[in-house]
Amino acid sequence: MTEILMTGPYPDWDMADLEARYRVHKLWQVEDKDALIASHADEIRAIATRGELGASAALMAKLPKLEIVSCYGVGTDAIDLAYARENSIRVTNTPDVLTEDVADIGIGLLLAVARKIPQADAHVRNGSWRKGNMPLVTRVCGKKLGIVGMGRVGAAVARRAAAFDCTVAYFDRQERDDLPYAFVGDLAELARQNEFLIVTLAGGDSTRHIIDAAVLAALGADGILINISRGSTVDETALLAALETGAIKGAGLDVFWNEPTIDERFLQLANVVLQPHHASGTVETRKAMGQLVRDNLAAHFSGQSLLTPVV
Ligand code: 8YV
Repeated sequence: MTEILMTGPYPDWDMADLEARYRVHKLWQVEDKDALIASHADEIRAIATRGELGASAALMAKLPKLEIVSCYGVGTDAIDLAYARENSIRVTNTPDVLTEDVADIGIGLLLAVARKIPQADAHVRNGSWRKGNMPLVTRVCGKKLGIVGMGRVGAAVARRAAAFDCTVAYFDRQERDDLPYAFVGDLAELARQNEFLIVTLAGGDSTRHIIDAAVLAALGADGILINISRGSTVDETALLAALETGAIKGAGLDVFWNEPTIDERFLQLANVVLQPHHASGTVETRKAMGQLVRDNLAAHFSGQSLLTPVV
């Protein structure tokens, strides 16, 4: 039986199928990870990983028979792609199937922060409603929205924003001439021009801390930041300071620097809505993601073309 290494768990329906086809080594279940890897290093031909866990060069280097890394997630920033390329290791991800759900959460977080949906829920539950109305909140529809990163998810957010009559502008490395939205090549300028910013960029070195103190200052005291990309895209020290001092109005965050042990200062803030890196976490999307991981592995081991190759 072909042997594979899993860095973290998948839902039961994927585990059952993977365990029927392969001998699966579960890295997250053992204390001594090095011992598990060392004792099966000569047999393991694939890694099935998750977006946030990735596969480092150090891990791949311990597996001389490694042929493929199949990632449950679209973001491959935690996989050392250069190492994979140099060592003829194939890499796949799960694009497209999660785009719409992630975009939904972008808009959902914006509504939750601006309209204070969690606070409104608490207002009803804790009896405050009987004593008076909750404070008025911020409108979303018809406002100016800046999207940071106009890839698949960015474009899906823009489509939703159009249905809210929002005016969309975006920042990216390059202007896209297939889309009708205004391109702003200076990120601080985009922040200055828009009340809301939704970050959908890929993670990695080229986007690290791209949302910095200057961008947050430009977004301003009426501004709301939503991050559905990677924690690494935002300078979290600057973000916490901006939220604590009111330099921006609020933030909706699905991703953080140190997941799942996030900076506890976030928990004290009333102007944030927090999500546990769950933007793609619907049954429908996760089923499609797991299927794609399994189909890529099956294609590889039967000598067929990969469905969604990255490397
Ligand atoms: C997942 C993600 O939450 O697609 C990505 O890059 O980060 C998410 O969809 C994650 O990969 C699941 O482990």
